[in-house]
Amino acid sequence: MPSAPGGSLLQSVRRDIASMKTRGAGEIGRQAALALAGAAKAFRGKSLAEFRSRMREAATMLAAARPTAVSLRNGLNFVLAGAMTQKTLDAARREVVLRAERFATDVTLAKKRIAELAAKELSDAERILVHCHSTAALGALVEAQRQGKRPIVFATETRPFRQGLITSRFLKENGIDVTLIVDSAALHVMETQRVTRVLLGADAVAADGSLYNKIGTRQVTLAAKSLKIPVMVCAETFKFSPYTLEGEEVVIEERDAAEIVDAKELPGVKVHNPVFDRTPPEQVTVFVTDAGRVVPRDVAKFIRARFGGEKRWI
Ligand code: RUB
Repeated sequence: MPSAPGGSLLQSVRRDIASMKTRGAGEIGRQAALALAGAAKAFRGKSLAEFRSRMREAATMLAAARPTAVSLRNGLNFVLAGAMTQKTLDAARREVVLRAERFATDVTLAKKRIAELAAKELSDAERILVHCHSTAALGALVEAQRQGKRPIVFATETRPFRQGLITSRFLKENGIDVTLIVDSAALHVMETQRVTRVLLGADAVAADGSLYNKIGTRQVTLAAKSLKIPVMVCAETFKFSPYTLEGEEVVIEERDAAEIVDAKELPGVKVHNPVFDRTPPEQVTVFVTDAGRVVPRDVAKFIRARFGGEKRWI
């Protein structure tokens, strides 16, 4: 909604999400929900119908910025319900703002709960491999460290965007023993460094129990399976996809080849940059959610219990 008041805020949040200035599934969901509240406050029209259609348009535009992360659509639908269910413009605006604030708070609370639950599962001095940068997974490590468990972490670099550097810096700042490795060293390091667990975040969890997360997750979890190392995924409830219950497939986002290499260095060479992948359920041991542990075969039941009957607008 570029011409509407609030349009520039929406555009700048969308740009930050699309360019990965704001990134990580939880954070982009939180920022998008708050942007919708900002647009609701700035709406100057007089009709509820126009408000609803502007809100929906804005939510659709924000959700398209990163298509794999279902946290975006789940958060935006939760906020949109405020616009769609209230009977007056004022009440609708108020409810949108309240819901956005509640979602933003829930994002933080869910991470805290997951940190407590996941940390409980970790033993003292566990040797843990992490991939990419998941604030939900890192919360568990910080909590374990706070409890004196002293985890020893190996962080993959995570090409091409190198989120592993953010992870390593964060862990170091929190006093946690961390070693950065290149992605292709994952299997070798798991074996030679006696890694006992792989710890991950999620962009989406599908009804069949499969996990969508940063590209390379599938390889890391396959390596873990070959060495019988358990894979624990920290995933807030809003990372579970109700759309997949109805058979919708999770879209794997592809990004600009320039993130991998400057085209001028390789004239005529095609470059392909899928940034997420699908890990099948048999490569995940458990999802630790804010509502407790969920094993892959119970994911459909979990999604039905959490989202069943809820209306969705985008
Ligand atoms: C980030 C990524 C993270 C999940 C979970 O990908 O794959 O593992 O988003 O993150 P990108 P969080 O860098 O492309 O956004 O636990 O912080 O929600």
